[in-house]
Amino acid sequence: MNIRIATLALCSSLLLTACGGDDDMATFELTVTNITSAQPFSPLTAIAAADDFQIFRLAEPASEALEQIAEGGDNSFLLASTEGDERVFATASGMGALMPGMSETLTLSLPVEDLDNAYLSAVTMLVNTNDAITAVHDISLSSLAMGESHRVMARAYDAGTEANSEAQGSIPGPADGGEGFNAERDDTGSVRVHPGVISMAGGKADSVLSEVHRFDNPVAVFSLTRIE
Ligand SMILES: [Ca+2]
Ligand SMILES: [Ca+2]
Repeated sequence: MNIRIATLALCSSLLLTACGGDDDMATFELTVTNITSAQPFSPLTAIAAADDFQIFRLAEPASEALEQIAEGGDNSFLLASTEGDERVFATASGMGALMPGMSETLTLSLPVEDLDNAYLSAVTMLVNTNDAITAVHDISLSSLAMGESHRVMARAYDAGTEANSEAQGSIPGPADGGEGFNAERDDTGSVRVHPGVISMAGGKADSVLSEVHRFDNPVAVFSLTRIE
């Protein structure tokens, strides 16, 4: 009898908590689909933050945290850099590499009171490159009604931190198994639209890449849906 009463009390307590959570928190699902021919993605990083927080700004130098992602696919530095940052409301990380043709869904929850100034950004590396990333940014979370989705076809950017040598030993993905992050910067110095890989088929004789690694089109589809 005592056990039954205790169980009932626990359930009602959980229900109250759940109801309170529904009112106070907004929850979003972000699905990324890798639409490249042969470019696995590194673990995705998704961040809900105020508009003055940016993972990167176009035509400006990459942070070292972005360089770690763009050259080695390691998002731990970026995630660590958001800890304690009052502009950041929620973060999420993919489980691992995302192969071409595959999708993964991440969930982000943040207080409803923060929604008005909350924007989604996300970034991942195309791992069969020197320092290519794809990303979305500045997607307004408050503009999505319950159940509504926003879809973005995302292009590839060059982080500008490593020359696009395509050389043996310089690319961490399965096409090469070479080096990831290197603190040296020997590239354009700012984040810009990626010019694409040349590959051996394209006439770069010392490239470890082939025509399947090219990406002269959007490389990812991001779909954001408010579910709570
Ligand atoms: Ca580069
Ligand atoms: Ca570098």
